[in-house]
Amino acid sequence: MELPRRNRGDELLKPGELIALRDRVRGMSASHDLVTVIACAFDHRTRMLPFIYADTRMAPAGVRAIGSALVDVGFPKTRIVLQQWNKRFRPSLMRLDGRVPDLFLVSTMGMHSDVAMELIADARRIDAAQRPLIIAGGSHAVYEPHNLFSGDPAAPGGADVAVTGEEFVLLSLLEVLLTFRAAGESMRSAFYRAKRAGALDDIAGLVYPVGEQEGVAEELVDTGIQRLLGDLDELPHPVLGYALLEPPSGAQLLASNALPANRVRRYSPLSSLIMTFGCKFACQYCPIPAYNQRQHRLKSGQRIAEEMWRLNKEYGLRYFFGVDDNFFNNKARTLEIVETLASAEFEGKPLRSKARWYTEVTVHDTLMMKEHLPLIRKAGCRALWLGVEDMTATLVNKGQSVGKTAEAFHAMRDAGICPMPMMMHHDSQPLYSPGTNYGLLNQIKLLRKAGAVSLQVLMMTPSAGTKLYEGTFTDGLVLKRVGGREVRPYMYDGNYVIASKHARPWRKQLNMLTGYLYFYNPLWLLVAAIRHKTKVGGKPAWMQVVGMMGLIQTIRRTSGWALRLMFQKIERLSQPPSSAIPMRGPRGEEATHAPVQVTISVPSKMRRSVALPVAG
Ligand code: B12
Ligand code: SF4
Repeated sequence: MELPRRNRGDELLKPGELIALRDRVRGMSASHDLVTVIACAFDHRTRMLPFIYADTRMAPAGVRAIGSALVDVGFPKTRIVLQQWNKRFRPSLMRLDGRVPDLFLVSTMGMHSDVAMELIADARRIDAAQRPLIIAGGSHAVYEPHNLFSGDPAAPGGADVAVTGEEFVLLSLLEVLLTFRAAGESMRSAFYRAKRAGALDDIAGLVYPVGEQEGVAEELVDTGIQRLLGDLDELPHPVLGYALLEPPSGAQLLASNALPANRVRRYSPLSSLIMTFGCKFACQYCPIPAYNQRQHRLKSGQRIAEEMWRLNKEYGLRYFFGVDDNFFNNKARTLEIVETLASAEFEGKPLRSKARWYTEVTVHDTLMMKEHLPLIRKAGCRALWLGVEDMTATLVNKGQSVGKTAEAFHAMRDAGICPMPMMMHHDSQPLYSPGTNYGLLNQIKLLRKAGAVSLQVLMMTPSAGTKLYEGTFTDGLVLKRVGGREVRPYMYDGNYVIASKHARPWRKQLNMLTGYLYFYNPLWLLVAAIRHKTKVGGKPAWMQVVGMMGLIQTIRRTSGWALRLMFQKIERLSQPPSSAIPMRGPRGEEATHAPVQVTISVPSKMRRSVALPVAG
């Protein structure tokens, strides 16, 4: 199920609302000397194609945004620990500024949730008198907040509260807690008092447990769907978050100082940057339009230009990755941004001499922008990732076709922009289809001919918060265990075949490997190296090198799974994951982030129907 939509007209915060909140919290912060550690959960078992470089060499925007917000309102004693760089970090041992932190924040995506829960469990080992308030957030909290609380009496625990939203929700929570907090009182104690007084219930975007503090919660209270920030220029500046990064190390403890500014670029040469959010399409397997409440949210061109300039000036960052869902979503607004970036000058130097950027778009909108691609390149754009999914539009139809995809790719290459296609493999797609364009290899061949510089092939995998999610489970597609090995969250990344009704699912796993091998190999490296005098220069050859390195990891990590699928017993799930703890709204109403009820019809002679809770 998709996230429900707020009432029409009430999806967005009022203009200026975030700025006013930032001012209010800033006014309170001087009397609260808070120390905060923000951990970004990362399961290293996910390291393989097609994310092999971006996964660790781009400090994630989410934790940086939260860190920036805290510094901006007056809490500079904040450290961001990336598990990508600090694999052995132990929250139970953390000290910052000589203190156990007041707040421990954990950010996680769904596939990193196993390690996020380990981080939280470890933080809970801190003596209750000193333990920080544990707040969980990130995309996993947005779509499946109940998973951040344990329903297992043998191992109770989890976060104190999950934030199912963005900066505004966290700062609203802080404002209430600081209002409640007495001198010298811990943030945890202030949280419990605020919670008991019902003071959290009007902050849309929280899920918190009620009941015994140390045991399994009796219930989870869900305060509803957040209101979103419409004007992204109101966000705190991203430059603040980069000053908070924990230096990479194999230590369990935190370093005394954050990563110095002059070393940030070395570890995070790619800088993810918020430019826009939202997409006008409504693909059934995608949670993004519902998350954004069908809104398109943007920063102004001027603000993006200034951010790139400052990030370059203060940290030497040159390569920016827009976290856009579909950057070309709205032609007029896109043109405002690219025209500004193309002409922006700072201290007498053009921005385009300092900044290169990349982002995600659709084939359909690229064709709408075709005549402007030279301007887009002039603005600094060098590569665009496109969700081609299936060129024949048999599986997914968002206006793409073989002809249109090739036309878009050629136009991009002519403008000097690298086309980076993202494909989706599925049960009904063969590896090769003689005489048609349907097969995976047939499509990869077409993409390469059209000028594709990189390749992503992921298997269709259930994603929480989508229209298709529950049905994939109830249709019996989703695997539970194969040969005794349980399917864990890290395997929901599209690289493992974990949802398939194919008679030989191992073929799907091997098809993906074959597809990658067909695209990334020494022969094509040679071809790319010989043909380096095109408008995209040496990038195709460079991508071949990265691709081959990533492919070694992919083979290492997924071929064992292919063998299991081939020879061992496959057990399937028949229901989506449920919340072990009942959920409700603050006034007893239905919880907006709660698992949906699926009614299973059973043969009439049994004359009953069962309602099962499932995640949504
Ligand atoms: C950039 C990106 C990537 C990059 C990440 C690189 C990096 N190191 O940053 C790459 C390309 C590697 C990547 C890969 C994948 N990604 Co990705 N990616 C994104 C994308 C487009 C932007 C993420 C981002 O930076 N957003 C901007 C920041 C500011 O937003 P945010 O992270 O949500 O954080 C905000 C809030 O969530 C909240 N918040 C975040 N953390 C915390 C913590 C606390 C305590 C609090 C209070 C609040 C809070 O506040 C933040 C500020 O508003 C998102 C979609 C999107 N538009 O967000 C998908 C997204 C995160 N990816 C997703 C997925 C599924 C994947 C993949 C599995 C591939 C796939 N099958 O689609 C892989 C996994 C790879 C891996 N090993 O991790 C999903 C995650 C879904 C989920 N349930 O968790 C998303 C949400 C897209 C979607 N389908 O909806 N991805
Ligand atoms: S085009 Fe991309 S971002 Fe938009 S709904 Fe479809 S998959 Fe999601």
